[in-house]
Amino acid sequence: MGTALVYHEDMTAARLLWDDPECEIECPERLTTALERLQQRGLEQRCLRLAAREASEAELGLVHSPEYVALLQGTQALGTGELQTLSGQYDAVYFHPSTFHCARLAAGAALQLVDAVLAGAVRNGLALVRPPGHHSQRAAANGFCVFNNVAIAAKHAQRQHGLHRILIVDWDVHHGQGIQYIFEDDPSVLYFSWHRYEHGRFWPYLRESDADAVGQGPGLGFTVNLPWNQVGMGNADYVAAFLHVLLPVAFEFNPELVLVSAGFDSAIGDPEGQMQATPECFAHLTQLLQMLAGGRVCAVLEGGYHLESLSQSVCMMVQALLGDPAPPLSGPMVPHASALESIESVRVAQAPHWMSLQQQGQRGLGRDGASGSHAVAVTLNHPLGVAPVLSPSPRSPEGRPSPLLLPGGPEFKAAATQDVAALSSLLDQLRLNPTPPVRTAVALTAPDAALALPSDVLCEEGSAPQEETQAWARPHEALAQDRALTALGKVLYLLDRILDGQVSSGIAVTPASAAAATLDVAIRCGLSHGAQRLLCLAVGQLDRPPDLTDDGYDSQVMCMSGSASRRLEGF
Ligand code: Q9C
Ligand code: ZN
Repeated sequence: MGTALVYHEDMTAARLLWDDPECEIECPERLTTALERLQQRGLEQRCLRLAAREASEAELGLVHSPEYVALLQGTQALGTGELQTLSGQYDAVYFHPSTFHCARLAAGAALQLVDAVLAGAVRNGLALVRPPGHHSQRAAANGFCVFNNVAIAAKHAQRQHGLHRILIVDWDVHHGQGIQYIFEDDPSVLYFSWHRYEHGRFWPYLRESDADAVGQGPGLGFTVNLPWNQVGMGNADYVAAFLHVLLPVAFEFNPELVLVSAGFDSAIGDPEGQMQATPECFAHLTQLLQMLAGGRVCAVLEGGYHLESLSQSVCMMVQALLGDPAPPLSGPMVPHASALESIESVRVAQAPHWMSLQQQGQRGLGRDGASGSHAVAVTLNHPLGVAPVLSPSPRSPEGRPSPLLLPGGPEFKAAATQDVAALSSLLDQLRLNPTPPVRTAVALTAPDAALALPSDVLCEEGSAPQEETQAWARPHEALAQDRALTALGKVLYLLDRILDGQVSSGIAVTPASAAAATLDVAIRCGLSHGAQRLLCLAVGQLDRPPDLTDDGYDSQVMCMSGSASRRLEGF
C-alpha cells in the first residue's frame, strides 16, 4: 500500500498575462519547484505516479453551476483584454486561455487520487495542482481558485464510493470559505480550517470565518473554524490546534476518508501567511492525520507562495505519507497566548456539538490487562531524526539539550527573516540520515504469536529490498529459560537494531511482573548509547516506577504512566 503522486505538466501553462501584484504569486514555478525537489530527494521515485486527467462536466457539476462551467469554458477563446476584464469581476483571480484546461486537470487530479485510495491501489497520496480550489464557490472564482478541487472530490467520494463521513482538513493559511459554503448544512462532511484572521482584518474579511461559525441546520457542529488573530504562529501552535481541537473532534466523527486542503502558505517564509511553522511541522501534522480513516489521506495542494518553503513542506508531507519518521520539531514548543485564546474559543463554540470537547464527557482510562502481558514500545529520538549512530549533541551554555534552532540564536533569526539558506541546510542535514530499512520490528517468541497484530506491522520491509528476508523473530534464544530474561533480551535486541539504524521502531512483549525491571535496563542501554533525552511512557500499570536514582540519568529521562505522571527532578 503506497503513496500516489498525481500531477500533469499542463497545469504549469496558466500564468498572469498583465501586471497585478496581488495575483503574481500564484505562478507556474510553484509546481515545477516542488516537483523538482521531490525528485531531488528521491521521494517522487518512491510514489506511484499518476498523470492527472480532466474532470468531466458532470463532475464539475457536483459543485458548480452549469452556467459557471460554461462561462469558464468560454474563457479559452478570449483575448488578454477580455480575460483581464472578466478577471476583474472576481476577488483576487486571473484567467489565462489555459485556465479552463488547468482547472479541469486540478479537479481531475483530486478525483483520481480519491479513486486510487478508495480502490485500495494506494493508502494515501498528494495531488500537486494549480489553480488551487478552496476559495471557489458554486458560481464564482475567488482567491486564485477556479474549481473547488477538494469539494468536488468529497462529493465524488460520496456519490461514487458511497462514503458517509468525510473529514476535510484545510491547513492553508486562508479560510476556505468556498468549501465551508458548499458543506455548511451537510453533517456527512466535517470541515476544519485554521486561518489568519486578525479579528476579521485579513483577507477575505469574512464574519463567517470566526470560531462561532459552526455550520447550519443538520450541519451544526460540522464546520470547525480556528481563526489566528496574530501572525507568527508556529509549530507549537499548530500542534496544539491539532491536539486540542481537530483530533478530539475528528476521532469522535470517525471519518472514512480524510481530504487535506494542503496549502503551505501557513509555513515559515510565506508572504501571505506571515506564520513561523517550519516544514517539518507538516510531517507531524500528516502523521497525526494518518491515525484517522485507516490512513486514507488524500492531500490536494492549495496555496503556498514561498517557493523554497513550499517545496520543503511538500517534501515533508510526502515523506510522512510514505511512512518515514518525522524529523523533530525545533523551538521551545510553547504556544502563543493568542493561539491558546483562539483554541479555547473554538472549543467553547464547538462543545455543544462534540462530547470530546466537554469536560464531563471525558472518562478515566480503564485498566488494561486482560492478557497480563505488557507491551514495551521503544522509540529513540535524536536531534537529527533517526540517526544510524547516536552521538552526543552540543549543549547550550545553560547545560540543557540544544534544539536545532535556538530561539533568538543565529539559525532561528535567519529562518525568521526568511533566509532560505538556513532552511536548506536544515533539510540537507536530514538527508544524511536515511530511513531505516525496517519500519517496525516485532520481537516475538512462540507464545506471543497469538497477539493480534496488524499484518503490515510484522517485519515490514522498507526501501532497501536486500534487507527484506532478514529474520527478526526469536532473538537471544539462549536466554529462553527465564521469561523475564527472555523479555529483556527481546527489548535489548530491538534497541540494538534501532541504535544501529536498521529499525525505526519496535515492539516486544514482557510479563507484567518484569516490565519495570526491563525498562530500567532499556533506559540505561539507550542513554549509554548517547541518547540525550528519553521519554518513558507506561500505558496501563507498572509493578513499580523505573528506578534511575543511583546513576545520574534522572535529568535525561521523563517518565509518564497511565495512572500518574512523574516529572523527574531537574529535567
Ligand atoms: N494580502 C490561496 O492561497 N490576496 N489563495 C489576499 C492579502 C488573495 C489566496 C491579499 C489571496 C488568495 C489558495
Ligand atoms: Zn492560501
